[in-house]
Amino acid sequence: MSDISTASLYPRAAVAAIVICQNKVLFGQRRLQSEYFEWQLPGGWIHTGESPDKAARREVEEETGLQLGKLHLVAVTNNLFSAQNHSISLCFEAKCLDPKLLSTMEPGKCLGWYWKTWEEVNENLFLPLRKLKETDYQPLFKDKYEMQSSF
Ligand code: 8DG
Ligand code: MG
Repeated sequence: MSDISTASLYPRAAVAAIVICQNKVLFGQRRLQSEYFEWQLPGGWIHTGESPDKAARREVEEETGLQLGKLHLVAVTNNLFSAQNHSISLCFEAKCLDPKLLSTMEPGKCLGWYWKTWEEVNENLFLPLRKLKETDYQPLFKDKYEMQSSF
């Protein structure tokens, strides 16, 4: 069975990373057509054979150049992009180890990465980020993490 028909039959597993630095979160401008964008978290598909935490570290490094500290699984979102395009995202919160490494690694896909408060980014959200915002999740850098979901 081809990838495309498999993807339409079953949801795909994805990761999103809530990257924290000094009480701010890293948001990217996901490129749409021409100068339009939606706000996104770094993330993407889990590769076959890869663990979710490794996928989150890989996606963050590939897209932003950043390395992460300990990962905390904080939320799961159910993302129905269309009848044929469905993903489940595991959302990990982690601190950024060295913000000086930040770089827009894939300018064709993301116009830029910006440190913002969680509340600041509320409009023009990529669906998985909108679903996460619908939960009670707050990146409050707590010692205890309470799992959130948006199904
Ligand atoms: P590919 O599409 O080129 O194979 O993967 P990628 O390089 O990681 O592309 P991407 O567009 O960054 O991510 C691929 C998909 O991952 C995206 O179309 C939908 C899915 N995805 C989620 N949740 C999230 C999320 O929170 N952030 C990002 N960037 N992608 C997510 O399901
Ligand atoms: Mg990606």
